[in-house]
Amino acid sequence: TVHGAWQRYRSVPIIYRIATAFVLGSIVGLVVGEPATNLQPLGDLFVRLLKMVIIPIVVFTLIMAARNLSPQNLGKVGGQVILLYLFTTMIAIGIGLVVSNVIDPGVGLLLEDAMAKSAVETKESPGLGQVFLNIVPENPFGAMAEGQILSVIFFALAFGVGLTFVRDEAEVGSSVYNGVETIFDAVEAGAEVTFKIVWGVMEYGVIGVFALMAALFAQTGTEAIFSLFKLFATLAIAIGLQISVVYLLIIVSGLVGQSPVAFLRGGKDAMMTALSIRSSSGTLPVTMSNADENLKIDQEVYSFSLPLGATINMDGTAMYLGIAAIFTANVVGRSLTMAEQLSVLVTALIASIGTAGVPGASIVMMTVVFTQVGLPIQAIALVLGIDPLLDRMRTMNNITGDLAVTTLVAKWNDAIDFSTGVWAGEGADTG
Ligand code: DAS
Repeated sequence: TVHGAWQRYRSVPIIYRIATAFVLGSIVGLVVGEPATNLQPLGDLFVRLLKMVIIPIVVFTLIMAARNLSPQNLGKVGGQVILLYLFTTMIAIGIGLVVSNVIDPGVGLLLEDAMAKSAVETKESPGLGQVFLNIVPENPFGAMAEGQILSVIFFALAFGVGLTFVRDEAEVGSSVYNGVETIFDAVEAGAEVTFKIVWGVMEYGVIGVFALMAALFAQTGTEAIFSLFKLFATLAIAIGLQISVVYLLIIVSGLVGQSPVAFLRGGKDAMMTALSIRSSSGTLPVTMSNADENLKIDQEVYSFSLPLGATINMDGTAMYLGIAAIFTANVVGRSLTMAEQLSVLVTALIASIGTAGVPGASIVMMTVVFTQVGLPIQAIALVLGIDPLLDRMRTMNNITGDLAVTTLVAKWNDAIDFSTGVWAGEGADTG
């Protein structure tokens, strides 16, 4: 029956339906050729729907991020955890940008015509100093109206931090206190609503991506496939460097002074889970059990750092946002200036804090980063198709970073027992 078919269709995870649409659209584009470009409007509709939710998502998720980073969370341990999370994420984006500038994914995929006519007209890129000045909006609502993302982010974070301070100074139960909590609850609901809209948009995305890919491959032919492979390789190399150099060499072997192999054995269940379900939040129970049973970290450290890390510490995601920005700039024949790459780094850092640890979360944040530097959102359709692959790598990197930082902070606070568990060569408890 039709109803049965519809149920079966809906039972397939949306990201796989989009990946299928990606492949079918590409084939149609390659086979049909020029006439397939008439599908472009269906694709542009998808892009406009995605653009519609950018500002609400930034405002809601960042006010919520301020709640997570609120002062009482910032005990000594909390401060160390959050500073290390931010530091490793900045390094990750830096590694991503360096590897991207070396490999230059997307160069040679001549999409100027396919994308340029609908690309956001690129404002003349401001100088370095101007980038920082522009972060502070003269009129926050004007910044929202004009989609000045970094300014909206700045205001949302300032507003959220203001809320936490007002709440902490108010008397519990007073009208001000209740007012702030109500605003936070309303903002949390708003974030949920916006993500629900996003997933509704992604339902249409099956058609949208099909159309965009058909129109795209009708114009580019098979070059696009090669450039996507380069994108995959860029992310894989950058993640390989982040895990081997930053986490294993510097943090575990250098600062913690323990065997990186033991660390990997201790966290392998969580790493494998992240690779398979592509969700940091979903992997959290495994991440916490590995921290407890294998890495022998005290609960009062990991019970704070791991849930927080699954939400705000997404090194793989942040690095991918930078790589995707370079890829898209190359695809439309632009090269990002250092100032633009810096604003990508700052936007990706903050966007990764606001990103939820769920499958495909960084797709939404890509719209934020692309808007900040005037890159065409259409290009997201190009990378969407291989996102199920890329997402696995990003998520595995995300939770590995959470475990590495948690291990280091536990060592600094004598909240880890190196005489047992994987550190003493015991078999890793497979949970
Ligand atoms: N899948 C996200 C996570 O759970 C990461 C991403 O989408 O980039 O961490």
